This record gives sequence, C-alpha cells and structure tokens, in this order.
Amino acid sequence: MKIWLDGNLVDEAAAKVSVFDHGLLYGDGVFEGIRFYNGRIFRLEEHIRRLFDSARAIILDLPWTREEVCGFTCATVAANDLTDGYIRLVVTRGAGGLGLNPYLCPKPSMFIIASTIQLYPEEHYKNGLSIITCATRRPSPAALMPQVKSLNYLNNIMAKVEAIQANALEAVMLNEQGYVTECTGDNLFIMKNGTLLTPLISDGALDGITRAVIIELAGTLGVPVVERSLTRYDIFTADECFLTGTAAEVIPVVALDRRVIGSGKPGPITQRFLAAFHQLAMTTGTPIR
Ligand code: PXG
Repeated sequence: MKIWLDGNLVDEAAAKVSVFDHGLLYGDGVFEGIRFYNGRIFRLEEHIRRLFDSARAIILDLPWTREEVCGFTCATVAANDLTDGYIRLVVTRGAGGLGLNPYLCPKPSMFIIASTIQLYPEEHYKNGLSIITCATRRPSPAALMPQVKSLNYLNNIMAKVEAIQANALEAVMLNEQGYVTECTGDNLFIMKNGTLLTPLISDGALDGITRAVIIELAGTLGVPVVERSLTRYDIFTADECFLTGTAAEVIPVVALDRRVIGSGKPGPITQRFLAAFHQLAMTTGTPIR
C-alpha cells in the first residue's frame, strides 16, 4: 500500500509520523473520510472544502490550495490501483515541543490512506440495526465546535464502547439538553407522517456530507425535509429511521433501546433513499485519473 505523506507517496512501512506531532500528543488536527466508487471520488470537492473549513476554525493554516489537496487525494488512490474504497485524509498540527501551544509547531503534516472500510456487517443494510441511547453526551458546541471534523474522537469512542458493551453496533448521542445529535460516526434521520426529519447541526451534529446528499435527494424524491431538535420520543414514535455517513453510507435502524421503530423492518422510504444514494454514488464524482 502506498501512503501520501507530506508530498510523497511512500510504502506503508515508511509512513511514520513524529511522536512530537501534536495530532498524536493532543488530538490537534482535522481529518476527512471520503469514499470512491467505480473509479470516481464521491463529493471530493465538498470533503476538501469541509477540511479547509475545519482547519480554518482551529487556526491551522494549510500551505496547499484546495485544488492541490484534491490532486494529492486522486494521486493516492491511483497509486494503489483501487476503483472502490475509502480515503482517510489527515492533517495534523505537525511536530512541536511538549506543551499545548500550537504556534510552536512550524508546519502541519498531511497523510492520506486509500483503503477500504466496513463499519457494519452487510446483513444490517438489509435487516436494519438495533441501536441504543448512550450515557456519553456530545460535547456542547461551546466546548467543541461540532462542524469541526477534528482528531478528538475520544468522546465518540466512549459512546461506541457503550454500544458494544450493550451488544449493539451503534449509539445515539444526546447533547447536554437531552436532544438527539447523531450516532458515533453517522448522522440520523427519521420519517414521520411523510416528512423526513433530522437534528439541527447547532444541536451538536457533524454537518455530514452524506446528510447533505440525503437532503438533496429528498428534493428529487419529493419528500419534505425538516431540520429541527429531536428527542428520543421522536425516534420511538417514528415510522422509519436510518443513519448516514461516508463510511456507513445509508443504513436502516429498526430498534432503539430494544423498542421497535415503525414496522420493525427497514421502511419503504428508507429503501428509496438507500437506492437513490447508491445510484448517485455509482454514477457521479471526480474521476481518479
Ligand atoms: N458524524 C460523525 C461524528 C462523523 O465522524 C459523520 C457523522 C458522517 O459524515 P459524512 O460527512 O461522512 O457523511 C461522521 C463521519 C473513519 C470514520 O474511521 C469517520 C467518520 C465516521 C466513521 C468512521 O474515518 N466520519
């Protein structure tokens, strides 16, 4: 496997970062997870724009243009002869001294991995997931801006641990007010009385690229969408529920906290979104070469 590391494609074994890198020492950095299908990178420009916005929000100056980063990403996929897979693009604050001060890190480090990912076993895409509500809350937007896709995932990992310990594959995370935000690595949608509902970004969800694609597809499919604060009540009483994410794609949810949602099977509108998403993913995107 060839890895992009600070301007070069290097062998996996040579792809090493410093123990003084603040990405490692403090989680000081940002990342993107991007999928490619059928030789094309899906929503590449949107991902790179979000990367630059995340970096800007944490005062991490990137010494590349967005076009250059798109080029590095394509070159990494091409070097690995892949047509379908998952890209992990990471920018860290770079190596510096001990101590938090990011201004003492002279230059950011970037690495890009092109590989594959499977978040959930295949059967759940057909039969749906049974998920739980976890006790771990999403940090308030005042503590950690939810739009920033930062390297601070300990909160999400603790939520994931709760899910696994409860024999579930995913966990709904509430914010400090008790409103639903998202799952550990996916945005959440419900269908209720013919309307598609999803939590507000300002309640603490990541501004997901797949979330935006679903909202766009809702327009095409003629499904009205409302972004508003949701509670567990809304999920318990929903007709359908599904999760979205680059890694997760679109996956139905059939139970929350052992309570059946809707019919207990993936819903018909969910299945339409799932099909429309795959159709779009397979036919659009930035060509790798
Ligand atoms: N919420 C969170 C907290 C995420 O990390 C999403 C939602 C979905 O956003 P997109 O833009 O992908 O539709 C994410 C996505 C990984 C990995 O290991 C990354 C994510 C999720 C799961 C695994 O790279 N990020």
